[in-house]
Amino acid sequence: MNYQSSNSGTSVKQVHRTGYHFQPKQNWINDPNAPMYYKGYYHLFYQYNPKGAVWGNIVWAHSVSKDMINWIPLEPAIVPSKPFDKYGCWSGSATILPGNKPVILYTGIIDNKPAPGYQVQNYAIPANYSDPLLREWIKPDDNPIVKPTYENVSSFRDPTTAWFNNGHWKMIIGSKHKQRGIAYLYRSRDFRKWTKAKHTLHDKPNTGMWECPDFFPVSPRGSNGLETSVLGRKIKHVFKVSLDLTRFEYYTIGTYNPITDKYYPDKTSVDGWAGLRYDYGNFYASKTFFDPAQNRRILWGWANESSTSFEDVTKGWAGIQLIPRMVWLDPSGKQLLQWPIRELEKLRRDRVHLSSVKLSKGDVVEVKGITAAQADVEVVFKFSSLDEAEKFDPEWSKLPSENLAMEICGMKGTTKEGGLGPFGLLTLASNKLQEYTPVFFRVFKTLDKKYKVLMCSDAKPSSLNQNEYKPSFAGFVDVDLAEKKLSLRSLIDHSVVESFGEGGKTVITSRVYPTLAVAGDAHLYLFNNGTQTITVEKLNAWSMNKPRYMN
Ligand code: DQQ
Repeated sequence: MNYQSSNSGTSVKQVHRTGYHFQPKQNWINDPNAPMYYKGYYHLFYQYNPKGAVWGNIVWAHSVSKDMINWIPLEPAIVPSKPFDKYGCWSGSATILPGNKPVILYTGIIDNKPAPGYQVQNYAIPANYSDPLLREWIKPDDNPIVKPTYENVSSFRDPTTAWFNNGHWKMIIGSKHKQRGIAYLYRSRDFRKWTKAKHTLHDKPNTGMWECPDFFPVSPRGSNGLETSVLGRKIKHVFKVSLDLTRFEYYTIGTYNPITDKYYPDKTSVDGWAGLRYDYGNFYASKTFFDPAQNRRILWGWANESSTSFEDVTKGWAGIQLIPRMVWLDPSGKQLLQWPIRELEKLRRDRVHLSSVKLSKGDVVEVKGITAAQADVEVVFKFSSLDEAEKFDPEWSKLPSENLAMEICGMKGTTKEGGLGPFGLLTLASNKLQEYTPVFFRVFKTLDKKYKVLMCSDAKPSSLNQNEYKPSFAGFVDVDLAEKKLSLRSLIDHSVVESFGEGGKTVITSRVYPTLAVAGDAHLYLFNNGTQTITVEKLNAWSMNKPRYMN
């Protein structure tokens, strides 16, 4: 509370500010809200504190872009001003109504009691549809359009993009009852009068509050996205929630029945804390939208700081939006794939290329010729045999499965010698390796002779600063090793490393705050600390330009 409105930051040396990620000039940001495409512009709204670098005083800040890389800031679109949002304008989504008419649904806080606030749902419409920048938004006086029941007044928020079928608009709102996570379903014929369905779209015991639910169709084949209302016999649906209790998200792939309005996760998707994640690291409150200009579905996610609130106030800002990712269904049908939008590649310059580099145990090879603190790296590793893979300790299976990958990564890191791995990149590294953020693979063999590929993004050795949160983020990669290859792409940007394993099967984001490996003193290395020799089949790395416009 003390920091909520304290301004600072302007005189601080900004070594950890990102070069090409979405950031406003200063202050706190959190959830991306209502991303959409309208008349030639991409719009991003986001939760923003205009007065300081910690959460509080939340409004909907608004920026527009032609490419989702360069951003022009506009006036905040939705700010507390009416009885139905007096204490805050929290997260929500956009729906494009017939005739290309966008409408926003958002959560209004009407009282600061009971904590974290009394929550209702509101709508807002553009004041002028002929303005492609949608600068002004009207909050009509028939708000709120949805009120909570007395059990969930303070856990009833984050309305989704609505979808249309059987003569109705439908949307869900995140909630909980005791520790059951709930997505309440509402229907409307006219987008104003909403009726709660007798049953939920989906719910699950022991998952806690479901924040920022997202629900959308995916094509069974190919990487094209689908508009949110599209239905079809072979079409699958994705259901995602952000877990307030764990601060991770999980999603399932499943089937939506438009007649009963129920969602059923597939048997192959774990429905709970141990479920699939878009990102196994610092990534929260995400939201997708359908981009009609390029027929794709785009995912936006927020990464919080891992530094202390005091440090955030000192530097004057907190939070970034991660590079937008295209999402589509993996050919297996069991998970999604993600890849940074291709527009990002326009920022690449000075390509460095390596091929056939052998990495024996203990080797550390520098990738020279790029600005290693602000870079994009793609690498394919190859190995001639799987025989050296370490044993997967059966005892590990007793650990809670939602933490298993992180536990193993934390236990082994890069320093414990392995068989097949650890190998990968040392990003944001100082020249004597006093600091580095390793992104790497370790391959294990289970008792029944299956391989388990662990991918880690380990912040533990990232900084000499002892105050930071330095988690060993990790996830497993569901990959067939028949070709004896593993690929990795890392987007490195001063205090963030976003890594895509095996073409976007497993993605991990870390926030790190090196003290030595900053700006021109940051280096990038390849490494191997396993007995099996690894070959870097090919590596392409680029220095990254700053976008011309960043808010
Ligand atoms: N952030 C918003 C809420 C949402 C949470 C408030 C998730 O609407 O549930 O800033 O980060």
